[in-house]
Amino acid sequence: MTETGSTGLRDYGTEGLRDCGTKNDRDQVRDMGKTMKLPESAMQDLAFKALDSFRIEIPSWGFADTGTRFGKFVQAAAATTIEEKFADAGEVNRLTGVTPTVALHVLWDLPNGVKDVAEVKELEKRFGVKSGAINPNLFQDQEYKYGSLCNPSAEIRQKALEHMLDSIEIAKALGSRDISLWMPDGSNYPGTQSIRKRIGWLEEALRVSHDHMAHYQRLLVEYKPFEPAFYHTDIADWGMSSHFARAAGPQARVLVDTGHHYSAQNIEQIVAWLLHTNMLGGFHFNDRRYADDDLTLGSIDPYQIFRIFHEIHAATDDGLGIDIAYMIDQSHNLKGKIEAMVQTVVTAQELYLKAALVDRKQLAGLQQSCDLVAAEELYRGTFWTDVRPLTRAWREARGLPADPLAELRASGYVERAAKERGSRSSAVSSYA
Ligand code: RM4
Ligand code: MN
Ligand code: MN
Repeated sequence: MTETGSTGLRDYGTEGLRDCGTKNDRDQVRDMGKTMKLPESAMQDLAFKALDSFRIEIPSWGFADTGTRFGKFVQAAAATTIEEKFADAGEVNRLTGVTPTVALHVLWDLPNGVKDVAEVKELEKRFGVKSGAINPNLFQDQEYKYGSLCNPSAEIRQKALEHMLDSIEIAKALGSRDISLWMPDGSNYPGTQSIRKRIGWLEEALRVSHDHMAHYQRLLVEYKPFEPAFYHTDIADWGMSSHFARAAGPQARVLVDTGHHYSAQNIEQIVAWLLHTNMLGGFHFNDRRYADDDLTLGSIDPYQIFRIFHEIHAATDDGLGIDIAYMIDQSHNLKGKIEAMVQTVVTAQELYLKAALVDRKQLAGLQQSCDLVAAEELYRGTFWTDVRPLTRAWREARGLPADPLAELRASGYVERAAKERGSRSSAVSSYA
């Protein structure tokens, strides 16, 4: 029995469910390990609905040559111009049908600022993908050695702020909604910077930036616990991001990069908190083994991504207003770039779908009755469901290649790109 009536406490949808009791009556609700028992057609409807609602943004920098701090292995097919990046993004969208937008990094993609917008708009038309999140670049200029928006020098802070405002203008001109901010700011040695002064400087800069946004735009504030700064980073975790987003204004939210956490951190709990407090704005998806490895989504721990998606589906079922930008933040050093991007998108769809299939009604009953093993088996069992026949059927139904990776190989796109671009690519030394 829930307590709602007598105490006025909210029951969070537990009314009518059996509570954890001291009596051993759990077997009555136990349905151990039974995952969704819907008839096949209802299951397909549910799956198609989930897949229809899922879109994921790909990053322009995922197609360019990148490397580690030790070196770079150049790929003949890597994109070296904004045109080639759009071409590759268009190809990924043709193959998967779910990547209609491409995230842009201002310095790498629009080095002349707003002046480059006209060209980008042309490319959007030509390749059938639109500009997505606009990423200011506050980490490459020599002046940012001691920080950008948190630099002790008012002059350098001002320069960084102007770059923020330029980025917002670029986004407006492109019709992009999200400004996706990641800063390298921090310090390497204890006592060398005032942590609190820097908080104040950043609050102010984000407030001013927020004021310059159009009503439909959003500021997404990304956090990262370390790197390139190793003693403190100015936005180290989701709590700090939430604070800065709130201080900035009502259109700011938190961006969760799955690689930006310490080992063993419970990311789905962070996601649940951000959903509960209406502060979740988007994701940068990738996987990690050690730190910000930017490995392929789900390659190390697919269960982690499933658990994140489950929190989101659960919040959606509960009627929470959710508006999340799903983005990929990966740039592959060893794998073929387009191939890895397609693999990532397909993996994201599979994990999103798996989580959509969790029988949350049954799970709520098992949670309420504290039937731990049955609840876990239901959850875990759904994770182990092979959804690939469903994603394949969905692609066929939507007129998309049933197997996007196979289609990519058959198309010869990468070989053609390698032939055309090969001679140029080795000369390029940044993400641009
Ligand atoms: C950072 C962060 C940003 C990305 C840069 C390249 O670690 O993840 O989102 O834009 O890397
Ligand atoms: Mn990121
Ligand atoms: Mn990162």
